[in-house]
Amino acid sequence: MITVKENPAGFSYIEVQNSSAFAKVALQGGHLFQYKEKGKSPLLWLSEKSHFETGKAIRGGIPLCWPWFGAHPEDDTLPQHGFARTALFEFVSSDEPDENTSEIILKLTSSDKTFALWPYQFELLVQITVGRELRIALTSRNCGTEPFSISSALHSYFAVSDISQVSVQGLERRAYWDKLTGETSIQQGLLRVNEEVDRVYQNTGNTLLLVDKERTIQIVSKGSASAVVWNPWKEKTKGMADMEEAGYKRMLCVETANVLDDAQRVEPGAEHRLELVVSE
Ligand code: TA6
Repeated sequence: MITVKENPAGFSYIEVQNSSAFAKVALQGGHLFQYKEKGKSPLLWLSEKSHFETGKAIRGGIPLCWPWFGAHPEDDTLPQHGFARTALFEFVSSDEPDENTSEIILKLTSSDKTFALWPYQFELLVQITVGRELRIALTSRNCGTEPFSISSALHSYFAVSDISQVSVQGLERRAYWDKLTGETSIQQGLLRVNEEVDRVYQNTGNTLLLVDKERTIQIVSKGSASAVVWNPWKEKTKGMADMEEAGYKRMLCVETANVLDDAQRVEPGAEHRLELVVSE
């Protein structure tokens, strides 16, 4: 079953329910903010203090960072992580090919409003498939006459039982830029988190494993050769109005990205597809 609902503040979202899973996707940002396979605990973390207000990004789920990741390269007055995650997407279509699978497609099209922020004609398609696994494909189409370059990320907040018991497999021996120190290092062994972590890994493979005490989450990507790992830890969390104080203990962002050297140039008439499949 696929239904469009509104919260009391008028915030619209799509609710997806089938024999295998449940999900919620906000029209603002094309933002999947809940996913839960039947009989299992939620795969994605969602802050208890998250906003569900127009123009404010939801804290959790899988925000779409597009068409730039982080601060705008030339103008830091522009929104962090681009404008897609607070833009209103059009609900284009839905399909339920079988009782275990639901598909929805959302679209953001360039407009005078986006042109003022980023002077290119585009279509941004989000295809979400909810079933025994979660699939998201982000397709960036260049509808103009000039090439454009995008840096982007599926900024996934994964739910973990206890951050101190977590490791990430698949980043060993990869170079990463550490946003906290500005230095580039090589990942030695499995990534573990016992302090604030904010790293961009380059030349990543297509499969990462998030190993939690109670489960292992497979994170499989296509069209991506970079990944971002982030946990704000205790002090930074205190300064975040939309994050509960102990929230950092129960989440880890492992983001499927096209950032830094992996930014993508899209020629006129061409498109780039960034894909993620998550399962446990
Ligand atoms: O993905 C890591 C990061 O770039 C961090 O530096 C932190 O800013 C995080 O994204 C969350 O950003 P937000 O704008 O959602 O608060």
